[in-house]
Amino acid sequence: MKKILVANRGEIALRVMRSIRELGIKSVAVYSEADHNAPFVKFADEAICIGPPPSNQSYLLGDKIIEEAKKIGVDGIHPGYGFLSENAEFAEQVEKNGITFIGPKPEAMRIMGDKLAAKHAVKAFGVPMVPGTDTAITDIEEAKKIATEIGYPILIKASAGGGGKGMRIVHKPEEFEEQIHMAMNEAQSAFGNNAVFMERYVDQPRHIEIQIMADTHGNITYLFERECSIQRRHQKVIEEAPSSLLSPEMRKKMGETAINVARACNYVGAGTVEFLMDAGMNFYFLEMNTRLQVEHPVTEMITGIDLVKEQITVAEGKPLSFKQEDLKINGHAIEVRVYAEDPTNNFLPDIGKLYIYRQPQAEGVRIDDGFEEGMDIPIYYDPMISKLIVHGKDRKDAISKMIDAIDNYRIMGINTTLPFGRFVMTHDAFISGKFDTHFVQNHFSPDHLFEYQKEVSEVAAVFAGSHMESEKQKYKKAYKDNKQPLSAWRTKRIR
Ligand code: MV4
Repeated sequence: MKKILVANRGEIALRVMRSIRELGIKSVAVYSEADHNAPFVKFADEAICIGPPPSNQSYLLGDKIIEEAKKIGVDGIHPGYGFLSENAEFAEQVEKNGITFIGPKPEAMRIMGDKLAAKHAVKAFGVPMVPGTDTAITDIEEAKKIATEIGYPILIKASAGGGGKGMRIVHKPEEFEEQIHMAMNEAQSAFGNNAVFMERYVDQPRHIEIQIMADTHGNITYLFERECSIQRRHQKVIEEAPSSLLSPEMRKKMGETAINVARACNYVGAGTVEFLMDAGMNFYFLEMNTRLQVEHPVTEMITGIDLVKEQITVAEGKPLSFKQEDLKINGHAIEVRVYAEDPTNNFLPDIGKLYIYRQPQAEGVRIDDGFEEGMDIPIYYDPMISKLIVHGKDRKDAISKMIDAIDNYRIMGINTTLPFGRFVMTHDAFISGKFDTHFVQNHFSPDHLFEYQKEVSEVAAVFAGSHMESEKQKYKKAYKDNKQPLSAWRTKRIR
C-alpha cells in the first residue's frame, strides 16, 4: 500500500498514522470542522474536511469517506476504534470500491457483532461459556424453567448488545417475565433487534481479554492477556498486562482458547477475545471485539510488537512478522485513561480549554494523546484526553512509575481522572491484585481525592507562579474569564 486513509480522530488517528509513516506509507486524515486544528490533521500527509462536528455528519459517514478516498486514490482504510470500526456494511463497501479494509472480513464482524451467532460459531471449538441459553428467548414459560435449572440470579443480555449494553439481572422467578419483556423492548429500541438470551450471573468477575493477531496464511497467534477489571459503568479506566492472576498454564490455556474463537470465524487481523473469570478461576468466553482496542498499548509494551504495523502488513497479504514461540512477556505495563471528567463529582464530563498541558517525560512512559496546550476539548466526542502508559521491569516498578508519571502530568483548565488513577495505584486492593469488576463501587469515594487535591494544589500554586512569568498574557486571560476551572488542581471543592 502507498496511501492509507484513517477514518478516525484524536489520539488513535495520530497513533495509527505514526505507524503508517514508519512503514513508508502516506497517510490521509478525514476530519470534522471541530478538529481542524487537531494534531492528527497536522500530522497527516493529506487532510480532508468531511463535515460539521457531530459524528453522524462526519466520522460516521461511511459513504462520504469512501467517496473522498476514491477521489484521492487511497489503497487502504484504517478505521481505528469506535465510529465505523465494527460496522460490517462499511467494511464491505470499502472492499467493493476496490480499497482494502484494514481489519477482519465483514463476515467475521457480523458473527461477532451478534452474541448468539458468536456463541453458535465457537460452540464446535470447545470454548467454555457461562451456562445459559444459546438461542433467542421466545417461549417465556420454557425460559423460566431453564432459568430455575441454571439458578438465580441470572443475567439477561441482548444478542445485538455487547460491552454491557442491554444487560439485566433477575434475582428471582417472580421478576423473570417482566424483566424479559423489558429487556426485549429495550433491545428492540436500542439495536432494532429484540433477541435476548440468558446466562448464570457470575458474581465478582474479573475481566480478562486476550489479544490475538491472525494473517491470511492461516497463522493465528495470541499476544497474552490484558486485565481490565477496573472500570466504571462498563467504561474501562485502568488496564494492565500481564494479569497478576494468571499462571503460565492458565495463560496458555486462555490463549489457545482465544485462537479457537478466532478460528471459528476465520478471523484476520488484530482482535480481542473477552473472558469473564470467576472467583474459582474458571474462565468463560464473553465476546470478541473485531477492532484494535483502546488499551492495545499495554500489549505492545510487554511484547515489543507494533500491532498497527502488523494490521497493515496482514492487510497487504503478508504473513505475521513473528511466530507464537517468538513471543515473550517482558516486564509489566499499565495504562490509565485520562478522561475529561471530574472524579470528585460522579465523573461528570468536563469541557473547556487545556490552559496548561504538559506531559511527563521519563523512561518507560508512553503517552498516546491527540491534544496540545491551548486546545479546546470538543463536546461532540468521547471525553478521553489521553492514555498514560508505563512499562516497568515488574508490576511494582510499573505502579511506581505510574505514580511518578501522574504526579508530573500537568493539566490545567479541565478536571481529569488522573487523581482517580493515582488513588487506584496506591490502593491496597490494587497493589495486592485482589480486585474485581466492582473495585470502583467497593473502594472509591470522592473523599479520597480531597486530601490529595489539597497537596497537589500547593504544587500547582508554585508551578502556576513561575508559569505566569513566562506566559503572562495567556494566563491572565485564563484568570480573567475564570469561567474555566483551573483543573484537577483547583481548590474550590476542598472543605
Ligand atoms: C456477565 C457478567 C456476569 N455474568 N455475564 C459486561 C460487559 C459484557 N461484555 C459482559 N459483561 C458482563 N457479563 C455473566 N454471565 C458481568 C459482566 C460485567 C462486566 C464484565 C466485564 C467487565 C466489567 C463488567 C461490569 C459489570 C458486569
